[in-house]
Amino acid sequence: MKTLSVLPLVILGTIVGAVIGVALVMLETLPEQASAQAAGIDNLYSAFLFVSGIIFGIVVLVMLVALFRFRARPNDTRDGSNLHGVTWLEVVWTAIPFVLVLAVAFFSWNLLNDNDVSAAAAKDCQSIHITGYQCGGKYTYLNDGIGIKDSPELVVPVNVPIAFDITTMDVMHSFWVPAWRLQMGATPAQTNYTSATPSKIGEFDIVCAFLCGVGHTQMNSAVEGALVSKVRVVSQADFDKWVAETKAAAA
Ligand SMILES: [Cu+2]
Repeated sequence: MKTLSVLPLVILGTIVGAVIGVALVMLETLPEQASAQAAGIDNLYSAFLFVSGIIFGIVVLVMLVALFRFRARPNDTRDGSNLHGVTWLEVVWTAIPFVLVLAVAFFSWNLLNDNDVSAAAAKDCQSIHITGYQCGGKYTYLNDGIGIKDSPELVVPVNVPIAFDITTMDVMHSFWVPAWRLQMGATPAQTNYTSATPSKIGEFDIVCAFLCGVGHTQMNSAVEGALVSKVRVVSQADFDKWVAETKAAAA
């Protein structure tokens, strides 16, 4: 019976996969980083991408070599060898994904836990309630003395932790600001929480990330005819000015 020496293939696959992994990371496909949490998310993502490249290299190389080596030659109509399992191999290929999934869960949980600024900065953070609906979002500022209710526009001060609580008036939506690396679902009859610290002044896209019905495509500030506007990150002075103007206009 033909066999395959796996170890050299695994080593070669690791090298090829590492090259693929580095290339994928260097493609820099991620949007600009505009929150204090973005770099951590991107680093973790890049690490996962690199490891995925290595796994891809090993799996594909072993598969291709096995396909070639164990292929049926012309006119060879014999049955394949009758295998009844290889216990050590099955233990290994169960254990490796198990460890990988645990590692992904551990590092992700750790980072997301660190990124939760709402608990750490409960005193100095800006609390905003988001209500999603078909097709848009309304923002109510919960901090004392602001008193802006159901603003169609999200304006936030730079370098201040923002704690969002998110609900929906109808179906499921999702509040997603790619530049902040933040996404949270809006679930009927439930309040969800998320937070971020915007680190860059400017305008950033808001996207609904759940297919929420007709009009979903317009719940994306990047498209023409969008029904949601971009989030505006401004200086504290400009924020105070916007609050005063918005309140004056409402009165
Ligand atoms: Cu939506």
